[in-house]
Amino acid sequence: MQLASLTFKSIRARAVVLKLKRPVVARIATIADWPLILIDLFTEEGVVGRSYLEPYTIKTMRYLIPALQDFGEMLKGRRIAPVELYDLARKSLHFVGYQGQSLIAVSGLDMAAWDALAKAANMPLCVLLGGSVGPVKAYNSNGLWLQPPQVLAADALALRDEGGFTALKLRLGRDRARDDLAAIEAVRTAVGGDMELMADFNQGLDFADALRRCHMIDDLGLAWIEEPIVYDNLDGHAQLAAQVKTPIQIGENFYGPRDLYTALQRKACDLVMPDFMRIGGVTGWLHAAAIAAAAGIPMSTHLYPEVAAHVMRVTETAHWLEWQDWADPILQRPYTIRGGMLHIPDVPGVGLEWNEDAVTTHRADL
Ligand code: SMN
Ligand code: MG
Repeated sequence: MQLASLTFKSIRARAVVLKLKRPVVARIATIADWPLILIDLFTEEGVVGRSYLEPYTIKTMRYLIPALQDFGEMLKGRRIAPVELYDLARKSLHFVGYQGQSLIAVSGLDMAAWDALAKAANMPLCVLLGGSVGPVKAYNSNGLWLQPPQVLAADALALRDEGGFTALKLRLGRDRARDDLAAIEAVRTAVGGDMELMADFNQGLDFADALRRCHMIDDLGLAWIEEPIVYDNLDGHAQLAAQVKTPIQIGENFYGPRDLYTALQRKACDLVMPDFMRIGGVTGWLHAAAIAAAAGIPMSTHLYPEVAAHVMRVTETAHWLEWQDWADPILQRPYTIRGGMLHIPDVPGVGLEWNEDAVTTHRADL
């Protein structure tokens, strides 16, 4: 199929909740039930664009789904030109403020619009964006939460073997700093010196504690230290980035490309890792990637590995893709990882199709 133009018809947004194989146990939250909003963007021509959102809490879906449906009504009859739809949707929110939940809804819409366009062009999204289908370097982020060292050691081996990974992320921020040290030590001993290890504090520390604890782990050869303090304390991150040798990584809480710009201007980090539901979907990512490229800052992805793989193929400073298989149960064809690389399926669009039986099983009553 190859269509000259596509016309927006409607949006369907469905809530599902999946049980995580390895529950999230972070300093700031424990999550066993993982919410997803499955978005289908229907066009008059019959092409369906698909995306999903992962809003962390089940209740949030009560606000996001109506916001998506409002966009559906607003955009009826428009041409599917993702950059224009992104702009229209975002500007319609200027008076209420376009960050937060608003931008999350825009991002879901945007990713579905790009999928529709690539399907209509009969190309994988990365090809439509000017790149090619190929492998993308990934780290495994499925586990290594705040668990005891012996559990982490076994899990690290299992996580490595989920796809021949050469990099794993572990979470830090236990009450006692020395328990974090023991966790890193257990993982390092299990997987050996060649494995890259990323460490994420999930915003769990205050500045003074972060200063002490970042110095404490500064000689362990970690690939990065992520979000040691609350995400919007840019001055605090800047002080840490100036003082420790290990690169400071932030970005999963950037709302839109300008947040990335501001963080770089303030020298708040050495590395960036925007999240697709907050940066503004594919469109927001492309804008942000240009800023990171101009500044020469390596850029990694946060969640949404299926979309992430495509855009990393056209991201000038592409660094690491964060691999999580959390949406796999509702996908017809989960992506595959081999040799630590994610392999993009050579199909039109992003490659997201729902397993409708699984969707029925996991539908959530909000
Ligand atoms: C994270 C992701 C998803 C849920 C909780 C925490 C984490 C990450 O910040 O970077 O993977
Ligand atoms: Mg993180």
